[in-house]
Amino acid sequence: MKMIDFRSDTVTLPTPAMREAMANAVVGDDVYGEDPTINELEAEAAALFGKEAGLFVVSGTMGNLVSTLAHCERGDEMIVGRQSHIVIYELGSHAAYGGIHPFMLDVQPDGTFDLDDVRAAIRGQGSLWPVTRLICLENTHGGAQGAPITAEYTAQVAEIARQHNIRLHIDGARIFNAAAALNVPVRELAADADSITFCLSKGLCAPVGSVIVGSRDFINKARRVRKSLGGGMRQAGILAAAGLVALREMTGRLVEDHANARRLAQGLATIPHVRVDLDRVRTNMVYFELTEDAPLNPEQLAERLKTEYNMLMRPYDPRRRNFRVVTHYYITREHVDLAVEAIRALLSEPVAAN
Ligand code: TLP
Repeated sequence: MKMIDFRSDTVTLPTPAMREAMANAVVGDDVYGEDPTINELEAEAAALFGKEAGLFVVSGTMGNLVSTLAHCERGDEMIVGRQSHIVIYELGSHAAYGGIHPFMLDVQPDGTFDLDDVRAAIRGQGSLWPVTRLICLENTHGGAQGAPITAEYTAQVAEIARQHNIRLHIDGARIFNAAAALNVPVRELAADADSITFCLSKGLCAPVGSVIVGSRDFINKARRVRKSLGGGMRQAGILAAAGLVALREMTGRLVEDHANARRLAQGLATIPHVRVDLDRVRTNMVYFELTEDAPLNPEQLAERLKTEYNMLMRPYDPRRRNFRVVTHYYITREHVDLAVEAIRALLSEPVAAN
């Protein structure tokens, strides 16, 4: 039986319209710049974000790495969130391949840095310190329960960056979720950034791919970096075709995922032994905790949901006994209601006597 998969929006499958577009895609050798479908995707993405140029890359991880390598020299420093995807989930690649030193700042619950922390992190002149070259924001911020970051806040960080000749990169893997939550076009959220990576996979359902957007000069440099990492993809218009469908047809519906996340959180809040902070449910992620006296621990709950209800939910941080649950195109309102009732039933069982 098909699983109801709440682990991430990365599990989404391409839609029938994407498969059709992929089958019919006109392709060419992209390393020669001759794949018309990739060229169309890159141009369309750049226009949407109000930037000069775009670059199709394999993944969000590659988009971030190509961007930091294109911005920084070895030994440079980037200011980045301790709870960010770049720090936690990218295998130290920015240090490994770019020799880029991360200066980590704590991310606040709303996904932002304290601006005084940013100012204090910037290195002074002199021969003792690395050069602060880059600041990285994440929007939405996965380490802050999917919080969307406003254009106003981004502008404040960009202003500090400009004063010190520092570049600003946004890991915008889910920037369309942020735009939907804040009800603004992505170009406003991107306006003050030198580069942004966004994902066509995840909530937008394309099978593969992310796009970096930025100035023409920056993208030219990024294109060389991508090739050096083995990311020249030849006839990948077959993938970009799905990406174009993602951009044109899938961004407008993300509000449904957010409504489902809210409904899920509200349902979970009525269940004994569950703690959920409704104020922090802003996009398509819900984090909930099990109290110490719950009859099941997170691993047991996840296992019972899987075997008895065909539902996948991933325990997140063992110290907090919590879960991260993500809504997406393949999670319906009915699935949400089923999940709430399944968790209610499992957590209302009497605690087994030892
Ligand atoms: N995040 C995945 C896991 O890697 C944690 C997920 O399930 O959320 N930036 C952000 C903010 C992301 O959340 C992710 C994926 C990426 C970058 C990387 O994208 P991919 O998976 O395309 O390399």
